[in-house]
Amino acid sequence: MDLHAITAHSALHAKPSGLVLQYGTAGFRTKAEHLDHVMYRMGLLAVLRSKQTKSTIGVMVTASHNPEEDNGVKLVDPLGEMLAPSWEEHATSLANAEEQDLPGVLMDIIVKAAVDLQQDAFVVIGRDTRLSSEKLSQSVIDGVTVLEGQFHDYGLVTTPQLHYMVYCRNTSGQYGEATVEGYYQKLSKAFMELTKQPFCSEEEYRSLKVDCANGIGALKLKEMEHYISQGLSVQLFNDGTKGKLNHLCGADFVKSHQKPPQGIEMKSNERCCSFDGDADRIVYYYLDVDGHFHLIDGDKIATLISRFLKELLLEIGESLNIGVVQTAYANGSSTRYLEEVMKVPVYCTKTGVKHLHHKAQEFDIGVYFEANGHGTVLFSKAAETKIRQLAKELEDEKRKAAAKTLENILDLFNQTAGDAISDMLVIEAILTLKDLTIQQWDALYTDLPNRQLKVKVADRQVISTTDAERQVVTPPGLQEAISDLVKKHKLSRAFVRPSGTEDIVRVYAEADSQENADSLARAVSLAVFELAGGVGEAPPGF
Ligand code: 16G
Ligand code: MG
Repeated sequence: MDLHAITAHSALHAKPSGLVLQYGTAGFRTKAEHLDHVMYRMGLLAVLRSKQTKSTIGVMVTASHNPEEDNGVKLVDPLGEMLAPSWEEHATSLANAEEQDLPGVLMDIIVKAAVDLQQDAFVVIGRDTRLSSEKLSQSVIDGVTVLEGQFHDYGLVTTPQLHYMVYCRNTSGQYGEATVEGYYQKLSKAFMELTKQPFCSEEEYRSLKVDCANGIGALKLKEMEHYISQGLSVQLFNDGTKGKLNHLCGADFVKSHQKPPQGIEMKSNERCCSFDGDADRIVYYYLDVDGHFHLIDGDKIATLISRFLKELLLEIGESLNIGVVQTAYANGSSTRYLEEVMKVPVYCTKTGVKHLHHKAQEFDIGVYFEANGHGTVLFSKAAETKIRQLAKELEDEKRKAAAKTLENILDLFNQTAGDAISDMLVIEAILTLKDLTIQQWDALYTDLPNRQLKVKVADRQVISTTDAERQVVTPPGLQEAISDLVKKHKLSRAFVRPSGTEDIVRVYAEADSQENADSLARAVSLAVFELAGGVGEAPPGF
């Protein structure tokens, strides 16, 4: 390791002194102009992680659904998963080391993590369509090369595509070929096999409008279009040719404003969906004949998928266990439907894909989705082996067909992390196979009205929570206040948590009517403001 070269290059990516950033829920994220040093250093860190795990590591440059001016970076672990928590700490200390302390902090990580410097290192890099991303990914490469790591730059890819590449490379191609073509081929093969069956629904159902948030999803869906065109015709909107990334469009906008994105032409009852800026989230929606907007969020996506998987398992007659993982943001109606009508066990974890992913790994088939549309389905190795074997060996025609369908679903899910393209194809296949319209899907259950608000406080870390963020522990008195407010309404629930990505506290409330949900959310916001050190103007009264 050439410490002199590391310091010399670091000076070209100098850290603004005093700047402190945290490896948040899913990596570093802030204004793009503050990130050059972080990128260089994450290049260094990726090499160390690669040496330690003797595997390929991924580095993705993106700020997902956040404004165009922002950027961010996250590391991808060997099996395509989020970076391990102990390394998040290393990432934070490396990113925040002042210039002169950099070699020391680097050595410290090498010792603490027992990194063998003699090992080879290989890093794959991807980036989204932000203007700042190209230069920032060059800084990552600078960090990788100065530590003598090898690398492959995939250039413009979706976040889930980069996760896929990492997983492919670390399983010697068993999961798929580590190229974008390999990704398209793997997914489209499974999709075409699922939808070619003769009982599939008519042509008119098979078109879908996609709002691509003016992001990378548009480029990748365009590339993929011809692979799937016989099964699905996609019409792209907000494809990045005019509009601004994530501005008044995309999955996050649609979910949080509960209204259609700008730039899409919607006719009543047409199936539409939105991706976020790096294409790892998806939500569906439609306008009914009266022009009312209906959102189909991650909870309803999880419900559709679990229902379908459960039916297949019944048909095959195998006792593979299935579990659904949600967060506190899951609509109460979805949890009730899953538990009481579908009789599927439901678990709640903290916000952030890594927590859901981890829990979902406990099942043969683990379905996880955040309400915001981020999720996938994981199949355990044992379940995968069993399903493939049944698809091959079963003699009963019906059972065999069900096993084959399940095998294709398994291949169609990107099992490394949520993936808007992969989820979209699974959903489209299920709707086709079950001959379901978007209205019928929506009618599975009715969402409870809900509201999300933000409160600014001096230090959001004064709020700590337990029970998967559903209960406040500190500051004292806040949980009691929330519980009292919740009691004033029917079917109500509320919780607050410090955001993992912004300097604010998030408030969630649901109740039997929109008016009640709104008033509960406002009252809880006020309690946060008063008891947790609110700054600026108090939330509006009543
Ligand atoms: C990140 C998470 C997302 C989570 C969100 C919560 C990943 C890949 N992304 O975007 O899952 O819902 O943070 O943000 O884990 P918040 O803490 O600001 O509410
Ligand atoms: Mg995203």
